[in-house]
Amino acid sequence: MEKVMKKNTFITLLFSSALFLSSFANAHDYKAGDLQIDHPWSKAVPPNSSVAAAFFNVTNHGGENDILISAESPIAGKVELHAHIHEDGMMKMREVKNIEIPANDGTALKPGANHIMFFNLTKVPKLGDRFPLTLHFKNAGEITIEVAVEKATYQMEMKPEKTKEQHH
Ligand SMILES: [Cu+2]
Repeated sequence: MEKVMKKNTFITLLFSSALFLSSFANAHDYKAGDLQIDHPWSKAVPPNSSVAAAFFNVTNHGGENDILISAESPIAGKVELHAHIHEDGMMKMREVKNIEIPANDGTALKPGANHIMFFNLTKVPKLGDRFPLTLHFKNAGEITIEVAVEKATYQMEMKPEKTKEQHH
């Protein structure tokens, strides 16, 4: 019995290091002042899509809170900072004025949480593409990062006010 458990642990370790290696291969990160931005990515959208979203991790190595104020990209007519909120028992996404980056901590922009939203796409980014995204932070200033277009398994809600399908 003990032997079997040890073998399972070993397989789990192998599996997690393989995951680590594959995410390491994809990793790209950027620095702006005290901020570190890790692995900006966007979910590949259909070629006729007018919207897309971007996600990344921000680490604040400094002792002062920072704020993401705005973003822009040549691929979109309009770029908004978005949050997902619970309202009337439903998940909705909504534009927010800014996204806080707490001191000696950080925040993750990810599906279902804060994210960058692109509207009126002038160029629809394809799987494997990278496109520029310029971020404006209150303290760290301006930085342009490259967003990698990847496959994702989650379902993005395409319209800001669209809510979950009603089941009758
Ligand atoms: Cu959004």
